[in-house]
Amino acid sequence: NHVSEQSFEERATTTSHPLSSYLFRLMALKKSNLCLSADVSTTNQLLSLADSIGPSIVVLKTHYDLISNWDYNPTTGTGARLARIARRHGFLIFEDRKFGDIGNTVQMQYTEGTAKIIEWSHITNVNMIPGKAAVDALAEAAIRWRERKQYEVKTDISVGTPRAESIDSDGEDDTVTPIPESNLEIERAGRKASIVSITTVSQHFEPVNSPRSHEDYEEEVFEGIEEAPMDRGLLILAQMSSKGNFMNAEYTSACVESAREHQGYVMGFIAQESLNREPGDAFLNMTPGCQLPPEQDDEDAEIQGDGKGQQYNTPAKIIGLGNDIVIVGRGIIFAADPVREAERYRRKAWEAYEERIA
Ligand code: BMP
Repeated sequence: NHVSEQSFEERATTTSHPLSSYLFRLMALKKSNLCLSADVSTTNQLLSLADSIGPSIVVLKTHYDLISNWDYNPTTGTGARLARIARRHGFLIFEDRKFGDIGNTVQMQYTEGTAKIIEWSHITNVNMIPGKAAVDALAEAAIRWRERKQYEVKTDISVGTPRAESIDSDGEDDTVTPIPESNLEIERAGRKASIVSITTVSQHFEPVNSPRSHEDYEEEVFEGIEEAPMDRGLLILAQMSSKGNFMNAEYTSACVESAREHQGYVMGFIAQESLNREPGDAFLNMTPGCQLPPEQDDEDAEIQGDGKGQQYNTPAKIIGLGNDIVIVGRGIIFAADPVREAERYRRKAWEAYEERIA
C-alpha cells in the first residue's frame, strides 16, 4: 500500500510520533530494519549480546523475566546498563511484556513494581484481550511519567547516571565477553562511513559505585544521531506468528482502531502483515517469526517451525508483505557466529526493503 512504498526517511518526517520518527531516522542511517530478540538467561549474556550485535540493529527486544539475575537497581541495574549500551550503539529497547490485564493493573506493572519497565524501555507492547481500556491506561501512564521526567530534568533533581557502559565481571558469576577493541574498527557492509569519532562524555556524569576513572568511559555514537527522545511508545499485539492463535480478523481490526485513537503513543503493531489500511494510517509494523535458511541452502527453502508452535518466514517474505522491521531471536543467537549472522539478516531485510520501495 501507499506507506510501504515510502522510504524510511520520508516516514520519519510524516509520522506524528516522536519515537517513530527517531526510529525511522535510525533505520535509514544504520541501513537496518532488524530487531534482535535477546532471549537469553543472564544479565551478562544480555549485555554482551547487546554490545556485540548493537551495530547491526535498530531495536533490541527483551523479555526481562527470562533473566535469572535481573538487577533492579534504577541506576546500576540491568535495565540502566542496557539503556547505556543502547545509547552508545544507537538502538531502541523494546520490552516484550505483552501487558494483558485491567487498566489499573497494567499501569502499575508498567511504571512500578520490580522492573519499572517504563524507566529503561523505550517501547513495550500490549495484548489487547482485556479490551481497549488497557491501551488507554498505558497511554495515560506514559503521559504522566513523561511529565514527571520533564519536571525532574527542569528542576535537576534526578541523579546523574553514567552515560557509557562497559561490561565487567564485578559481582557477576557468569562468563564475560569482552567488548571488542573498538567497534569503530568493525566494518559492516560498507557502513563504516556512518560511524564517527569517539566522544568523551565524562563531564556529563558521575559513575555510580564505580572503581573506574572518568577516562575509562568513552562513548561511541552514530553520526547524526542524537539521544532518543524522552518519549515512550507502544506496539499493539495485533497478529501472532504462532500456529492456531486466536487473533482473528475482527480482533486485528479492533487493534487498528485503538491505535488510531492513540497516535501520540501507539507506534504501531506486532503483526504478520502491514496494518496500514486507510490513507491516514502511518504505523510501524514489526514482525516476529523470522528465520533464514542456512547460508549454504537454497534461499527459498521452507523453514521448519520450532516444534513448539512457532512458525517462520524469511526476511524477504516478511518485508515484502509491507512489514517494516523483522524480529529475530534464535536464528541469530544460536548461530555459530552471531555477529556475522546478524549482519546476514540485516542485509537480507534491508535488501527486501530497498526492493519494496524501488
Ligand atoms: P525466535 O526468533 O527465537 O523464534 O523468537 C521470537 C521472539 O518473538 C520471542 O521472544 C517471542 O516471545 C516473540 N514473539 C513471537 O515469536 N511471535 C509473536 O507473535 C509475538 C512475539 O512477541
